[in-house]
Amino acid sequence: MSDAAQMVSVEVKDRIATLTLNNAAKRNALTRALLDALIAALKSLKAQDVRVVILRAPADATVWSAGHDIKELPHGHEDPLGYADPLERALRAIREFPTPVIAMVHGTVWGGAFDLVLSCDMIVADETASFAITPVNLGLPYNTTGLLHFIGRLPMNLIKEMFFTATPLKAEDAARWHIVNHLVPSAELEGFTLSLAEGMAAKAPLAVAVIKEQLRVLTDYQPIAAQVFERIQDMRRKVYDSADFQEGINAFLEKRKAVFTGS
Ligand code: YXS
Repeated sequence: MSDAAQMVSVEVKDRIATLTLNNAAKRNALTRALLDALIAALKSLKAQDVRVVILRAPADATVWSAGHDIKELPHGHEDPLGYADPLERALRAIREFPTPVIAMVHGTVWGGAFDLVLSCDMIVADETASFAITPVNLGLPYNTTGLLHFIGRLPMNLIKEMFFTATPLKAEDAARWHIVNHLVPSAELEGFTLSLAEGMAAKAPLAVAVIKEQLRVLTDYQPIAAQVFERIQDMRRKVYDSADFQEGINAFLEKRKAVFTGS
C-alpha cells in the first residue's frame, strides 16, 4: 500500500466502514496526500455494500486533526480555500457520500478539520474533544461555502465568537450548543458510536441515501446574486493578498506569534 493510502486506514465489518486518519507525526494535518487518500477510500467504499462510515483518529491520538496543512496553503495571490482545494474536495465527498458518515471525535479538532467534522452527518465525542476554527490566527479569509456550512449548523453568535476568538470550544460546550449529537465518556466512545452505526446499518439504505441527498441539496443550494458573490470574492482577495496573511503563514512556519498590522 502506498504511503499516501496508509494515511487513511480502512476497515469494513458488518457493512460498517471505519476510516482512521493516520498521520500522527503531523497531528493528522489535512495534507493533500491524506485528503486524497480519504477521497479514494470513500470512492472504494461506494462499490461495496457499506451502510455507515465512521471517521476517526487512532485511539492514542490527542489531536483528532490539526486542520488544513498550513505548509500547503497557497499564499500570495491565490484563493487559499478554492473549489479545487483538497479539503474542499474531501468535504464534498463526505457530504455526497450515500450513507451516514459519523465523526467519532476524541482529542482536539482545528480549523478546516472542524469544517470536516461538521460536514459529517453526525458527531459523537468524548470529554477530551474540543473544536476550534482558526483563520484569524493566519489572516486567512474563510471561503463562502465554508461559512455557509457553519451558518447552516450553528447559531450566528456562536459562529462569530468561534471565528473571531479562534478559541477551542470544550466538549461540554459543544454538547450544549448541539454541535455534537452525543457526548459520552471516553471508555464508551467506540461502543456507543458502533451501536449508533449498527442501528442505521439495519435501515433501508436507498431511503437513507435519498433522504441524506435531499437534505444536502435543500441546504447547500442557497441562491446568491452574482454581484454579491463577486463582491465577496473581491473582499477575500484583498485579505489573502495582504501582508497579514503572509505574516500568519510565516509565524506558523517560524514557530512564533504572528504580529498583524492590518495591511
Ligand atoms: O515541527 P514538525 O515538522 O515536527 O511539525 C510539527 C507541526 O509543524 C506539524 N503541524 C502542522 N503542519 C501543518 N499544518 C498544520 N495545521 C499543523 N499542525 C501541526 O505537526 C508537527 C507536530 O506539531 P506540534 O509540535 O505543534 O504538536 P503539539 O502536539 O505540540 O501541538 C498540536 C497542535 C495541533 C496544538 C499544534 O500543532 C497546532 O496548534 N497546530 C496548528 C493548528 C491550527 O491552527 N490549525 C489550523 C490550520 S489552517 C486551517 O485549518 C484553515 C485553513 S483555517 O485557518 O481557516 O481554520
